[in-house]
This record gives sequence, structure tokens and C-alpha cells, in this order.
Amino acid sequence: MTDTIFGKIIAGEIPSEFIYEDEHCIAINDIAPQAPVHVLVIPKKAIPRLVDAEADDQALLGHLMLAAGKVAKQLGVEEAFRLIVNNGEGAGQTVFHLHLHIIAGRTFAEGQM
Ligand code: IU
Repeated sequence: MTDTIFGKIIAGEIPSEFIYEDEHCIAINDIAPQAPVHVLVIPKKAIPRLVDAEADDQALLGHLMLAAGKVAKQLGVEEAFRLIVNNGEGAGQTVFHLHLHIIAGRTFAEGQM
């Protein structure tokens, strides 16, 4: 569980403020925010990449989406936020412990990622 920085954060080995926590995941503010709101929803189970998730992880993946919605509401950004998963180095993934980025508080132009 402690193989990545997120594993260490979840294990409490690296202090970090959890803005949300439940049985299966935590949420923290991104250390290098790309928008006024930039939160990471991280499963306690260490799955390296989205493509490494298996059929047994189906409920967990759904749980992460629901948790992201809850966190968005908690932060008051439920009317406009974006959810991003970077899968693999080529897509910019740098921490190989699955996580969802919640991005909000900036404009999202039509057709623009
Ligand atoms: P990525 O999808 O793997 O690229 O996202 C990793 C994110 O983790 C990235 O936005 C970093 O700023 C963020 N992060 C963090 O919040 N705290 C850390 O200690 C480290 C990375 I290392």
C-alpha cells in the first residue's frame, strides 16, 4: 500500500489533509493545482492505472465516481466541474496509483479539454 506517494499519504506516513474520507477512498487538494479547485479522489486500494482495474473493482470504480460527486457538492462546484483520469505516462500520469482529478473554478470553453 505504501509503494507510491499516495499510498504513503493514505497510510498516514506523509501528513496530508483529507478533505473527504470514507471506507474506500480519500480526497486531497492537489499540491500543484491547475485550477482554483483541483482535488484528487484516491482509492485506498492501490490500483496503478485505470486499465489495471479488474472486474472485481467495478463497485470501487463506481464508488469513486459517486465520491467525486459528493466532494464536488461539498466544495460547491457541482454545477461545473471536470473529472479527469490520466492513464499511462503518455497521458501525463505521474503517480501510479489510480486517482480522479476534480477540476473546477475556471471556464471550460466548448470543445476545449
Ligand atoms: P497524474 O494524473 O498522475 O499526472 O496526477 C498526479 C497529481 O498528483 C499531480 O496533479 C500532482 O500535482 C499531484 N501530487 C500531489 O498532489 N501531491 C504529491 O505529493 C505529488 C503529486 I508527488
